[in-house]
Amino acid sequence: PDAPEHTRTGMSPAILKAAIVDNLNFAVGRPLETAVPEDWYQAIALSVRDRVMQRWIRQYGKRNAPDVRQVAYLSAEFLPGPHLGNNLLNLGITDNAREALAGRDLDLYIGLEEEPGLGNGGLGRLAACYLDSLATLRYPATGYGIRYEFGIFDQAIKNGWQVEVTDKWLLYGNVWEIKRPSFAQVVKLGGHTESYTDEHGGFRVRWIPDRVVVGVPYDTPIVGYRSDSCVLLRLWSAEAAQSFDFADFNRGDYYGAVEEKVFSENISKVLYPNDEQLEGKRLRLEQQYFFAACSIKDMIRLCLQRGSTLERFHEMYCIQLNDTHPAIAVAELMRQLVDKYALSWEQAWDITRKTFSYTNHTLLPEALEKWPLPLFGSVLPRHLEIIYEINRRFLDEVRTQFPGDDGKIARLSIIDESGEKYVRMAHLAMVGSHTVNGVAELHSELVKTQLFPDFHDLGAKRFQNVTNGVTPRRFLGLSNPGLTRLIDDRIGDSWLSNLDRLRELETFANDAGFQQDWARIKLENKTRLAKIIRDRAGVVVDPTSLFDVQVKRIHEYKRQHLNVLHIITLYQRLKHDPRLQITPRTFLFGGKAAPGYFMAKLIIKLINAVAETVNQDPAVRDLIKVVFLPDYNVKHAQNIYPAADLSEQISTAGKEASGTGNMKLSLNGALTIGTLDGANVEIREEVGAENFFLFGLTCEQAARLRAGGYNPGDYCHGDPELRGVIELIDSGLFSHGDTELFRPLTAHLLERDDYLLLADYRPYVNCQQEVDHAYRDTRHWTRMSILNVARMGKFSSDRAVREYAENIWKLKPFTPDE
Ligand code: 26M
Repeated sequence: PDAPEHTRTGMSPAILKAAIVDNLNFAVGRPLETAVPEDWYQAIALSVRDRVMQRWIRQYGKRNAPDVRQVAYLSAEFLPGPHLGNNLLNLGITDNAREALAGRDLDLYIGLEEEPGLGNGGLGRLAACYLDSLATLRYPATGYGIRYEFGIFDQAIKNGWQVEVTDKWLLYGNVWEIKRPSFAQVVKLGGHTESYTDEHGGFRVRWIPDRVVVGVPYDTPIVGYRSDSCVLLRLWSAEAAQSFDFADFNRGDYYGAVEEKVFSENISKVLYPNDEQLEGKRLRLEQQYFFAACSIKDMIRLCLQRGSTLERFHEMYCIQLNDTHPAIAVAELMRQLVDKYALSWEQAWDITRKTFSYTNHTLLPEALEKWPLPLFGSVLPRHLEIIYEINRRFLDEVRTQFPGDDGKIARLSIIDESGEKYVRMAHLAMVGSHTVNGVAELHSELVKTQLFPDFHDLGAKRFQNVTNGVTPRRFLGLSNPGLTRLIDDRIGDSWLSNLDRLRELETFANDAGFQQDWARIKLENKTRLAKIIRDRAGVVVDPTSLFDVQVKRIHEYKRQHLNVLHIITLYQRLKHDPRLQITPRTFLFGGKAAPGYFMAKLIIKLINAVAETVNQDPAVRDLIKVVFLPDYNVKHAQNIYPAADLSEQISTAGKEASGTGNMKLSLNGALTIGTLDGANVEIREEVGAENFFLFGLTCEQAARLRAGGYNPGDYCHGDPELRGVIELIDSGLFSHGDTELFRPLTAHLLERDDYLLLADYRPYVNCQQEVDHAYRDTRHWTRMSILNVARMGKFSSDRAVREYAENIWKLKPFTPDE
């Protein structure tokens, strides 16, 4: 006979109900009769957390077996999105929870969760997808990062402009995390170094800091989909060192002691909101070192606790650097091994190089991290010495391979000495790791040929590609239940953990009944989004119109303003020809601009200005609607992807490393209009050129155009329609007669146009015309949509994580429980 279910672990509706009521009373402190929805959310979440914990506890022995190698995924950002819905899905208890609530609205409670916005965009979201896949595939893994008190700002739109509002995700507490003060680490900052002779007569160095902070870990278990496995997200929070301020305190300097606490806590206070744009701030460097050092020390602790010696550190751990943000970990591991544990430099270096690998996410020169030497030395004096020594030995090797090539030495050096001196973090990451990878085929080629050609010439380092992937659990299973059910009905439900099986849908692509079901679900998703648009943006849109979607951070290289040029083109045509027939379209934009990025903010203003003019102009006859959805984040994205017909992936070729929104949209049946950039190339390869709207310069053509002296003005003068569009913006039509408001934008396009909008304008507009025609043939469009989904298997993060595990980390998954 079955053992009775336990209130904290049982999965049946009856036990879940008992657990929720139990938590409502004893953890939330609310009698059932007076509970408000927020209380219910807390009670449900706590009940689900117990079941998550059960997974975690059960796996403990396996994780800590002495022969198990783990990956530590070091990332300054994680963007997991709300946990409740995903945990229910991955535990397989969504339906039971619904039943347990007997008529209460589970989706309402799920929607109340504040998401941890601990990232800017693609890079942080990728880290979260990888944790989901690591757990699902049963790899032993820990994600290490920073528990920012304030995540990415909330975006409000006032008068068409972006306004930043502080993100207070912790205001009502966070049920998913567990604070672990007993694993706190002390981190030094500033000060100076001293050499001394140890008891064996050895030359040693110690670092005398002028400040210390304490890193306290907060753990969030991430459960795998239908797996008995779990990984840990361990985020470090900065606190003041208790003992450190006693001296001040005893002298009666109460204020000084408190001030110390304030300075310490600053370190994990706020996420820097600029992606793809470096800002050389001391606090940012301190953040990076803070979490890298805490994480390295934590791994050393666990390595020793599991009975290993540090000589075998690389057999116990491999460390993936998610871009250069945690690259200082290379120098920190060296410091620990050499200064603290007295290993020889050679042995420490061997271990270090076998431990680290590095993922590059950008080629944009303005995003490559470099720290002014004086700043670096004042925060991390010992690490600077270690980096000099790493660099000296590295460059000595280079000299033996390329004698007399001083240019090469200068280009490869970790220290940039071409002018003001800098520490180049990408070079530290390259030298300190065994493998570097880009995030899409094209990008990985460019990493070799454009970004690190000199490293590539050295030949010693392994260059690899791992094309990004996204988790189908959150971005289809959870966010698009209608489509998920339809797919389940046709091919069973195993595809969600084996995404290649979606290919079985190909046989239904021509099936009229299936096409109708497919189109109906898309329409339902669009109708739901239309309501959200009405509530959040105050615009009424027609769910049967073509939903044309561009959602991502606002950046010139992503070219949201090229999209706007197309909208104004249509507007101009409709004004000139009152009988023109075009496919009704709803243009949807979403995305945040870095607060200091003037041009990005002006693009948001332009989108809203065009929306205001176009949406109410009778000449448009409601054929086009423009909407800027404020506060694009993971939660809102989940409502948008399922409703998209067209996915805008229109970056200048060679600039978008991969893109992952492109994958999520196609996975939800949107067709892509895009350039040959990032993962678009591979998406097109997979779905078939005939199911993809391609336009624009290739990155080779773009390079040639630039080399030959690009003159954007020529394109404008040669194309009356384009000229009309620019003139319309400058006329003040979209700015209440203000002819100067958008001048910085139009002037930049005409005079510099770094991202080649004007060169790509005509091919883009013509390609959009093809989209317009294609959408009128509903059956054909639906067929293309089905084929897009059927052929997206490659872009599962399960595939990506398996590639990392097999080719870079050399990890074995756990065997499943009996
Ligand atoms: C750096 C220094 C100081 C403050 C912030 C940063 C910083 C933060 C995030 C820089 C870049 C950041 O993210 C970059 C990013 O998201 N890149 C995207 O990564 C995705 C995942 O690989 C790719 O799909 C995108 O193409 C790439 O733009």
